[in-house]
Amino acid sequence: MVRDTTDLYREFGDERLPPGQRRTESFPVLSKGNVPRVTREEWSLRVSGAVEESVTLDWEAFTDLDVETQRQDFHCVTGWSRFDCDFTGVPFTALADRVGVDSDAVHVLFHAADDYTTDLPLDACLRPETLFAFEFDGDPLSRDHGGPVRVVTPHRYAYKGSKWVTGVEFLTEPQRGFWEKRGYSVTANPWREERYG
Ligand SMILES: Nc1nc2c(c(=O)[nH]1)N[C@H]1C(S)=C(S)[C@@H](COP(=O)(O)O)O[C@H]1N2
Ligand SMILES: [Mo]
Repeated sequence: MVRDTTDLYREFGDERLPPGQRRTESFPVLSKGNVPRVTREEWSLRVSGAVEESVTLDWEAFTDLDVETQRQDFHCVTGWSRFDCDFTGVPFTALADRVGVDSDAVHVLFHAADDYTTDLPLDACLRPETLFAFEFDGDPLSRDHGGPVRVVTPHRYAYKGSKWVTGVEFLTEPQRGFWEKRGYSVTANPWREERYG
């Protein structure tokens, strides 16, 4: 079963395509540098910070959590949007439930194998569409697009979705990620054109 989330824009604006974006049928690749090579067997996810219990989940423990498939749109801050991407993965909320988030956590910093980081307020992470995706259109997520596991955030510009994700750090105070330090928005809502912060 595929859960269609492509109508989430109604909460933010009148048009499915956010202002200043153009639609593309292809799926461009945007990476800041090197493309890490990590297999599912080697991969693990470190969950730390303001949580009841820090854990490191290997592939098996990770995929033992809830898994679902969602149809999502993808909006890159550089101006392209791709509609109807089917991503299969673990919802952020399932991970949050597993570790027990402290009541004073307000922000999240994602860490990746290419030393990328990105930050997002906790409430944006806790939306049901924030997914740790490991399949795209029914196939294992390709390396270029962040395999084995990436984050997707259809309600935010796509730089909020860390490819090759290896860590989730819950924070009691905001901390800026790679692009956020370089002037991009912390909140990054495409329908409000929050491109720069
Ligand atoms: N680890 C990591 N995640 C990343 C990036 C990156 O360079 N490294 N680029 C971001 C940017 S700017 C975008 S638009 C999307 C691009 O995802 P794609 O290459 O699958 O289209 O990934 C985001 N996540
Ligand atoms: Mo981007």
